[in-house]
Amino acid sequence: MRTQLPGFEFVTAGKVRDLYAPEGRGDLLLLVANDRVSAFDQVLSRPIPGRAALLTGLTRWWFAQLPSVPNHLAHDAIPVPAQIAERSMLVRRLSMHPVECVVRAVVTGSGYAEYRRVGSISGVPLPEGLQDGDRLPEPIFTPAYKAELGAHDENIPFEVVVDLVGAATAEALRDTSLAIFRTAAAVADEKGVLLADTKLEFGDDAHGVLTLADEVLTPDSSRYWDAAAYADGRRGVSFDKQIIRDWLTAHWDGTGIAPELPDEIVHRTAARYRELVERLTS
Ligand code: Q0Z
Repeated sequence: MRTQLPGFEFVTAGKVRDLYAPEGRGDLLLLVANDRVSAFDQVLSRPIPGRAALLTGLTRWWFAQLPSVPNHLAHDAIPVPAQIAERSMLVRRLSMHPVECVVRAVVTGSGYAEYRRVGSISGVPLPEGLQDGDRLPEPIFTPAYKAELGAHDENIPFEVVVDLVGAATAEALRDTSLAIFRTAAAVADEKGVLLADTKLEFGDDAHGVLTLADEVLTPDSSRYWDAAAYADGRRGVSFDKQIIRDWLTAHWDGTGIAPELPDEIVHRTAARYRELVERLTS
C-alpha cells in the first residue's frame, strides 16, 4: 500500500520505491523507499523492517564520500513528512540520460552470460577462460540501455552511448562512473567487502551540469560480497539477500508466487542489512 503524502503527487512506482512530485515545485522530486525486497525477480510479500531507511542512509552516506561528484540531493529545500523522512530523498529534478552506467570488477550475472555467448560485455573484449565470479584485470564500463519496468536492461557498446548522448557526455559518463567505482571499491575493500559491480544513473541539472542521481552504491544497485567468503572460494554470495535466496531455493520450486518468508529469515536478513551498512560506514 502506498503512503498518502499531503502536498505531494504520486508520479510512478518502481519495484520497491515510489516517486512523488511536490505540488508547486516542478524542479523537485521525492523518492520514497519501502521495506519490501525483491528476489528471483519477484517482490516478496514480507517487508524487511528498517531496510528502506538503511538503504536511503547508505545512499546519502555515499554521496557524502563523493564530494567532487555533483549529486541530485536537494537537502531541505522543502519540508518532507516526518513519517517518511528517513526513507525518502528530496532531489532536484534532472534531465536523465537513458543509460545505465554499469561498472564491473568481477564477471558474473548477466555480464557473465554475455561473456560466455560473445566473449565480451557491452563490446568490451575480455580475456579468455574467465569463470563466473572471477575478478577482471581492471574495472570495466559496461553501459546498458534502460528498459521499461519489469524488463531487463540491454547492454550496449560505448559507441551506442555516444549516439544516444553525444561523445562528450558519453566520455564523462564513463570516466565519472569508473572514478566513482574505484573510490567506492577501495572504501569497501578496507571494510572486508568486495564491490563486484554497480549501476549508476546520471542526468543534467538545470545548468547542464552532469549530476549523479537515483540511489547509489546500495545493495540493490550493486553486488556486495563478503571478501573473506570470496577468498574462501564462496563466490557470488550476496551480502544482503543470500539468506533469502537460500531459504527460497530450499522451500520453493520457483514457479508461481514465492512463499512467505518465516520470521527468522526476515530478522536475519534485517540484521544482514544492518551489518553491511555498519561495515561500510564505520
Ligand atoms: C529516477 C525511480 C523511484 C521509481 C526518474 N533526480 C531525478 N530527476 C529526474 N528523474 C529521476 C531522478 Cl532521481 C528519476 N527514477 C527512478 C525512482 C521510483 C523510479 F524512487 N525515475
